[in-house]
Amino acid sequence: MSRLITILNGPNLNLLGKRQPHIYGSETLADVEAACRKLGSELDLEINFHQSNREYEIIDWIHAARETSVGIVINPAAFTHTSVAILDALNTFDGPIIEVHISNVHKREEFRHHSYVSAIASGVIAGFGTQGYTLALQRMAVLIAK
Ligand code: CA2
Repeated sequence: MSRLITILNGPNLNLLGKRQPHIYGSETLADVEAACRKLGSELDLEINFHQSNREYEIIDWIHAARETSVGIVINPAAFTHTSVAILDALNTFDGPIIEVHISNVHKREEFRHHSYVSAIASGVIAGFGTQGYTLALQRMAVLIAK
């Protein structure tokens, strides 16, 4: 049985650690990927890690995950608040989905308070910085064992 977890990151997260460290911290996305791979090996999880600034690419990776992965961890970034298309794609995935936000979106502008993804997510993590990704993986290990 596969233990592959797909981790997806939306637009502008390629700039993590390079801009706005007061909001998103100083770790880069490569650091986040390395932390996920390290914990993944401890939890016996395989990791597929992607970032894109293009909505269709994220949708294509969700479709691919239907065939390959037992869970999805997703930080849809700004698409969280806009994308019915990503919601529709996630709705076709059978396994657990964990939504991650580095910042506490509820402490920020009103338009960040609504997420299209939260209604179908197994869980939502926000405001734990980049640690949210490894917290999501820990939870994922529990969910896929059920
Ligand atoms: O807090 C999060 O993780 C967000 O998903 C990040 C998105 C934002 O639109 C969401 O409301 C909350 C923005 C990602 C932009 O990432 C940057 C990282 C460093 C520098 C500039 C942008």
